[in-house]
Amino acid sequence: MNDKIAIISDIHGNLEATKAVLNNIKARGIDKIICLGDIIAKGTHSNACVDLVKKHCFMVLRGNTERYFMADVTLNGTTEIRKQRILWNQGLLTKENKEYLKNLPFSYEFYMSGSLVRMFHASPLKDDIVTISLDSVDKKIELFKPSDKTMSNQMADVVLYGHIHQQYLDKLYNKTLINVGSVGSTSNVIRDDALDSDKKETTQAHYLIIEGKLNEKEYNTDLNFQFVRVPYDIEKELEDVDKNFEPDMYKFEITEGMYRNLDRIREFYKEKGIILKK
Ligand SMILES: [Mn+2]
Repeated sequence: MNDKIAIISDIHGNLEATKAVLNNIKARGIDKIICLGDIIAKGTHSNACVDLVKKHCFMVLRGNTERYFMADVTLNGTTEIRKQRILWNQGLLTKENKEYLKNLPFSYEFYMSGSLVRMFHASPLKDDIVTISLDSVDKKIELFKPSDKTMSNQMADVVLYGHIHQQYLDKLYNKTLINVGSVGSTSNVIRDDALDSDKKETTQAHYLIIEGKLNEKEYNTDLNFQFVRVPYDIEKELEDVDKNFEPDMYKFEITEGMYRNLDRIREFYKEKGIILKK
């Protein structure tokens, strides 16, 4: 019998999306779940999401939002809006959950069917480095290298990460690179009204299932990856959107499946020679 592990990431305070994903995982008979961070920020239901993650996941890693929003607001260089955003996010959480988020590990790894599978939020070095599907092979190979924050000092065979809110799989140097997507804030920045498939693709919750022999170092067993897309009740999630720190932007993000800061995204892609349409 193979082992199945569900990998969830980037929940961002979206409770309905989290509940839908957890139900979907349970319905498949999977009881092992790992979360790659960014449980909080954006939505109003961060605390309930942290409670669910604590209850259902056997491993939870720290994302950039856990670091940003658990930061001390008296830090030098913190702008007023940033300070208010930090305080709003902290205000949603119980003292116990804030302590929990401050102490999450950075990276995790195991062998599955002979492959060393490593997980982190964004990169083995830092929780907010952005590596996308269109990046160079040189940039992607960096994600397989160990760092002082990884559990072992070996190159990984499989890397699972989150942060960019967009699922993809790539193969390079006999290795597998997978972004597991986002539960609560799915997006796709390459969009064009004339070419887009159904908008629901980016307004549903995404996660990944990895299946194989857990803790098996021999290569001769099968290893599988499955991308999952789950519908959830967006209207219910938005019932208390007025309480949000940035209600319009939040609503835009989860109803359109697009990142709020479109100008920043356009600049990012322009540097790679890709011009995104307005
Ligand atoms: Mn995120």
